[in-house]
Amino acid sequence: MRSVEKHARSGTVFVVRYAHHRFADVIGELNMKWSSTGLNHAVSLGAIAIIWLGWLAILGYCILARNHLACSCFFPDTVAMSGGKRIIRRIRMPIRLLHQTDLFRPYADPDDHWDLACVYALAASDQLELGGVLVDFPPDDPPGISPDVTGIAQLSYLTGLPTHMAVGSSVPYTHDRASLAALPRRDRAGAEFLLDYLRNSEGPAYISIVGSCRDLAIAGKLDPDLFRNKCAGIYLNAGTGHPDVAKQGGTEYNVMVNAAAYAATFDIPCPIYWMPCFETLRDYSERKVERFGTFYRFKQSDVLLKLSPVLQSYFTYSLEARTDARYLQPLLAPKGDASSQYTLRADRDMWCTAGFFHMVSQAVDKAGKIIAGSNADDAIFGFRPVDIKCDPNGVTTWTNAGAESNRFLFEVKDPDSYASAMTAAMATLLGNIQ
Ligand SMILES: [Ca+2]
Repeated sequence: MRSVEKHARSGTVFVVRYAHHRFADVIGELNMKWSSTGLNHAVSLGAIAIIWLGWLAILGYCILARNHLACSCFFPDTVAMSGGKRIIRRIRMPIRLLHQTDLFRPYADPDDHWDLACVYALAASDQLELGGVLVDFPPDDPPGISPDVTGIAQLSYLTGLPTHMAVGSSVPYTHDRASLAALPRRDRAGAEFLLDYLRNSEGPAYISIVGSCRDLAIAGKLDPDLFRNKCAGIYLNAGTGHPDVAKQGGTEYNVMVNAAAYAATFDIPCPIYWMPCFETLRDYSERKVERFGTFYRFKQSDVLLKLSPVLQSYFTYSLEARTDARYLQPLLAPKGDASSQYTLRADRDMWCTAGFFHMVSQAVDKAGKIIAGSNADDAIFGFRPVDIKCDPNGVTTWTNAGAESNRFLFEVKDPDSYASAMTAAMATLLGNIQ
């Protein structure tokens, strides 16, 4: 089978070589059986040829049409025999992710740098393929910030995974179709980036939203069918989750950035994993872990000191808000970076981490161990099926729904352990970037 392994990188060559081997095996077996029954040799050869051609047609279809499910049903031993990475990757149907973020330099809130590192850590450990990073157009406040191409470039370098990025629209989303059609090419680029990502994805394609919904809403309006057919789920980190609207406490930041876009997101016809940032919006000093909110807070020193020196450098470079365009040398010569008192002393508010684990069918237990299965009994978070209504101002109401719903609400199942467990799990995950 060495020749099969060697040529497995090419689908066509693989089919021919593998079929040839199977043909020889089958002929040998059947000739022995059928000659013992006295059947004419020519007839048996004709029958074998028909079987072989049928088999070849199915295998050819599976691979050339990239039909992973059929391939794994008809040819369960193909994976073991081929050894070809490309074939195996197709059959495993890798999860893909497009990560949308308000990642700026200098930062507006450095939690986005932590989220981005988590996403890269999943990619670095082959748990997903990163299909791109979409960065919001920077807001006016704080002034003077730009999409952080440096942070993306640093993590791409450290993980050896170069990644496409795009900048989102400078124009807020509105429901008005005419203004959507009038968007200049530059302001449609983020939405087109999302749509191209979906078109080019073969297996399950996810989108994580940890910033504004602006470009997602534009994309959903431009081609809803593409989301229906290709998007496995949107992890939507925005809003407040209290079931009583009067107790939601106001408009959360990611909603406030473009409320109409947030509302339009709930119309997109694909699964939505809604991760409200808070159950009730509170002032900084009063924030706490609550059942229907993703918020947790951790001490950066609890994680940073466990990370590889180069990843520590990535964080300190961002946390110290450096803007030196010569970003690579500080990354590779990290001496002194981790001792930054400011970086180590600071607490960090976080929201989105649980969704990244859920996306790759993992959860976290109360001790902070990453566990298999997104619905494990000892998971400290989960999702419940719900119906969600969102008014044009971004105010949501939700009710429980049956298993047929494709809207899911994040839920903390163990509020006492959630913050410490998520912190430990994140440190483990980030250990994948060395
Ligand atoms: Ca964010």
